[in-house]
Amino acid sequence: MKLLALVSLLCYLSCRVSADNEFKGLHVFEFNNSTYEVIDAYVTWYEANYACKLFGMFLVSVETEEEDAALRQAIVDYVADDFWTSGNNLFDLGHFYWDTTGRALGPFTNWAENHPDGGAQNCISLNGSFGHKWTDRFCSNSARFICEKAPCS
Ligand SMILES: [Ca+2]
Repeated sequence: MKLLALVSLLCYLSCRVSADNEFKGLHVFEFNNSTYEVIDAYVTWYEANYACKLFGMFLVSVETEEEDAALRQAIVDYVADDFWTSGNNLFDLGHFYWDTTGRALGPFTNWAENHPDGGAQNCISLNGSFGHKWTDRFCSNSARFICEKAPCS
C-alpha cells in the first residue's frame, strides 16, 4: 500500500514536471564537488523532497559555513522567497537533522534570530525575510527549493 502511494505521488509529480514545466531550474551551480539546482516552484516540503529525488538529486543539506554562503549567494535575488532544505525534525521532535545525510545539524548552523521558534514547524527553509538564514516552518507551507547532488550521494 505504501509503495502504491509512493508510486502515485511520483507519477503525480512527474506529470506536473512535464505538464506545465512547473519545476524548471532557476539556477544551476557547483560548489565543492556538489551540484545544486534552484527550482522555480512553490511546493510543500514533502513535494520538494520527492521532486529532488525525481531529478536524481536530494533536497539540499547545509553542512558548512562556506556551503551556506554559496547557497545564499545563489538565491540573493529572491529576497521575497523561502527555499526548502532537507532539514527537519519530523521524526525526532526537538532535534533537527538533515534528511539527506541522517546527521544532526551542526556544528555549523545559521538560524535566523529567534529561530527555531518551535511549535509544529518541523521543516527548515532559507528564509528570504531573514537574508536566507534558517527558519523552522510548517512543512505543509509552500516554498521554492534547492536540490543537491553530492559526489557520493
Ligand atoms: Ca550539502
